[in-house]
Amino acid sequence: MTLQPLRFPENFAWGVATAAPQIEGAAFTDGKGESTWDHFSRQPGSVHNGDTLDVACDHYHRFEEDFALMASLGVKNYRLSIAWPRILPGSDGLVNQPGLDFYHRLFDSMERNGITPWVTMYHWDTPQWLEEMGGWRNRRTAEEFGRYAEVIVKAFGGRVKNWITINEIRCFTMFAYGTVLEKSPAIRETQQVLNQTIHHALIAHGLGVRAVRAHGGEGARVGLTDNAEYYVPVEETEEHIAATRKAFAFENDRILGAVYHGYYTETFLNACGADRPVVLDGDFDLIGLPTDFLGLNIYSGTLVRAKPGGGYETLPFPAGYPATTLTGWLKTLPQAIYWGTRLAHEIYGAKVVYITENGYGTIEEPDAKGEILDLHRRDYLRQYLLELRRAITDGVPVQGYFCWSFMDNFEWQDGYSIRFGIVHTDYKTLKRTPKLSAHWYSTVMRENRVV
Ligand code: PNW
Repeated sequence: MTLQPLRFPENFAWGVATAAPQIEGAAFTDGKGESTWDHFSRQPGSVHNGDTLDVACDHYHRFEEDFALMASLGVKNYRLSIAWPRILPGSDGLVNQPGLDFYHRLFDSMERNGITPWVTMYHWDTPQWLEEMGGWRNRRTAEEFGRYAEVIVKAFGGRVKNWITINEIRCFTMFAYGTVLEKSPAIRETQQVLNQTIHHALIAHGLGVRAVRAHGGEGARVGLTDNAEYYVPVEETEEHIAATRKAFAFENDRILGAVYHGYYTETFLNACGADRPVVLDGDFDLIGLPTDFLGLNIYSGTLVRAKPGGGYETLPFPAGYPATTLTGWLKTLPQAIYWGTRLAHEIYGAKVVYITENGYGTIEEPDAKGEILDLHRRDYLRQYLLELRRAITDGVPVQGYFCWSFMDNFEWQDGYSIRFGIVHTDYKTLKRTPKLSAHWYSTVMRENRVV
């Protein structure tokens, strides 16, 4: 008997991910405008410990060191985001050249280190002046985003070939103006307004796709990154899988359905009732523009079982169910990555899928010897990768995986308390130290298999 190593396909894109507002710092340097999170974090009681984004990991000044570290770990693909308020800081609409220059220096350094950029246009840092005009409640935000997308694709299209329009629509719509109310600007709105914010974000996505088609140059590709709702059958049998498909489509039609079908499904509109979004002529010509891949951020999910008569029910997690420390929402459910990618492919026809984020957040510090033995993170990542490999073996077209995150960073409402990095950030000295998981993941990337 030969034991097969747990290999991934040739040319599988292994990488790490971050986002501008979470790592860059330099919040007001070189003409950057205020973002909604710069503003929000200064309101007392909004962010854990009163943490702000002012310094973060100071990646703005330390990117050379960061890319050298990435290269030493064998990172070949890096997902980053561009800060909208660095490029178009104010309501005058003027382009801030020093902002563009910064990202040119960044891409130069990545090139020298043999790292391919995967660029997210928007990772939640709306310019504050737009937030004050209603943010995503106002259609104007989508239009301004369209202009921003054109500016950056024209500037960087020669060197950036992989574009992600928008990260996780749910987070800056439903979680920002909805029921969870943790994320900036944390203002409670009606269900109709919420549906409208999502619709505006979908239009912005379409404008991003159009910008890449118009100005991206040869070989440019574009897709959306969604944090879909992920469901897992309580047993992998026909009846529970059928129930899981129903749950997946019901919850994901509002975003993935809109993009992949090019309309809102009857089921979705009926569920909205009087709260359905206002759709203008031509909106779906943009929203439904074909994309080249689907990015999925997968951390957790919900278990589903079939109900007699063809319905389904979702199962609450009992107390004590494995989860990452202190972040209640992050229950460990490795099968979410199997069923998430598989159902996105089967139900919406996504032909190429990338895991644009998957990771483990907790509170941790170096031990007495200065090592960070994050065995929980290693085990979490390993279990998810085994399920991802199972999906690929079953024919799901997953072509890459990005670990969230390269380094500990500003974790939104949790400030700097929760660490998602495979590299530790000491926020006093800004020293970076690879954790055990970084060394483990380095071997995974190098050997193209689960080790
Ligand atoms: C992602 N959920 O957010 C974001 O893209 C990152 O910026 C963030 O740091 C990371 O995950 C860790 O939190 C998520 O409710 C927020 O399933 C919420 C969910 C998933 C991801």
